[in-house]
Amino acid sequence: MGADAAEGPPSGAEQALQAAFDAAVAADERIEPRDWMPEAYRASLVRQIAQHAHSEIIGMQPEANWITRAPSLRRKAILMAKVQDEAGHGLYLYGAAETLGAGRDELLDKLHTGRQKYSSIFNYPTLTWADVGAIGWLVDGAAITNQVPLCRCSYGPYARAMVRICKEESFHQRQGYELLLALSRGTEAQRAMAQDAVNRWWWPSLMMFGPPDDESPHSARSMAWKIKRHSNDELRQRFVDICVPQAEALGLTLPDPDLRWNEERGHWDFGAIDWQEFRDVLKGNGPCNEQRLSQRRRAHENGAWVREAAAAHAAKQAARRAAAQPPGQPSGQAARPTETARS
Ligand code: BYC
Repeated sequence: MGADAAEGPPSGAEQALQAAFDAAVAADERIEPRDWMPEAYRASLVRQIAQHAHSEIIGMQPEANWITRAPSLRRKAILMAKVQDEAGHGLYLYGAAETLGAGRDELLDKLHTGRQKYSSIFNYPTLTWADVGAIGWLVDGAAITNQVPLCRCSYGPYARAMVRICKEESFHQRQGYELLLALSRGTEAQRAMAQDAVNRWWWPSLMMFGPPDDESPHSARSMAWKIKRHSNDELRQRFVDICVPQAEALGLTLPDPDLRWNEERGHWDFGAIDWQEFRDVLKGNGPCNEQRLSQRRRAHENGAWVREAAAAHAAKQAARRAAAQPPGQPSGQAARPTETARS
């Protein structure tokens, strides 16, 4: 239990633990599950990792919407692999949260009852095939910009999960870019469809980075703990700077008349974000909030028999292992064959 969760002033031992934790963070060392950590650090990680895991699995829905209507076998195979990758990302992240004592059932229950958030971006509909490209290019692109620094997060299991996730996201981003490139070089109708998708996904993608820095309650502490390495606005700016030349190469425009290169800052200036829209989506009033959550609850209920079967199988395996144990062997310790036993 962390010093800040205890009642009264921290004891000498707790002060020493806190000092060791602070020194490890300052030295850029990783905090591991068995290390002592302040309760607020643990809780903040659970909050962020859970929201991240929920986003990955809810994020499967908008793109899965197009699997049956992909325009070719090649596109269908790519899209199926991508959607499956997102499920895998969810699993790594729920696994990382479990190392902090947060069970998967508990977290899923919080998602299903609206007590934990998932990314605002997945409350927008995928209206055309080009949306699959726009999600890959912009949404996965924003995700990579946000998540590459998380590979250096101070909490070991989260940082390690992010390494693999970022590699896969990088493939996702390129397939989206390639899909949009094919459309923008296609017929006039295909080019218009690509442009329309970019117009609809651009602003919500900028909102993925979270509220502006002066309205972000968690940023300062998360950055001091080296969970986050950059502020929301810094990463948003980095993303805009990356996207402008890419849009030009795609032959598409970004729907912002205020986009202008600022020589002095060495960055692209961009227009005002509609933060009211962001707040509305977070409150549950986005175009697809209800649909996403009800589909997620339905999938969970429909999967109950799979979880029961997996648990029954695991129990049967454990019982078999226990029955095969030689008498006197302490339970939980696998009976290993020795050299003599094998010969
Ligand atoms: N949507 O103080 P702040 C993906 C919440 S999945 C919803 O700045 P923080 C992908 C925030 O949680 C993309 N909520 O918070 C998957 C907090 O609420 P609570 C998901 C948002 O944590 C499939 C409140 O607003 N990526 O990549 O310092 C296919 C105040 O915000 C949003 C991650 O989760 C939002 N956009 O910074 C394709 C990455 N923004 O908890 C792609 C990991 C903020 O007080 N997470 N909120 O109720 C992070 O890096 C950080 O948590 C954030 C927010 C930058 C998102």
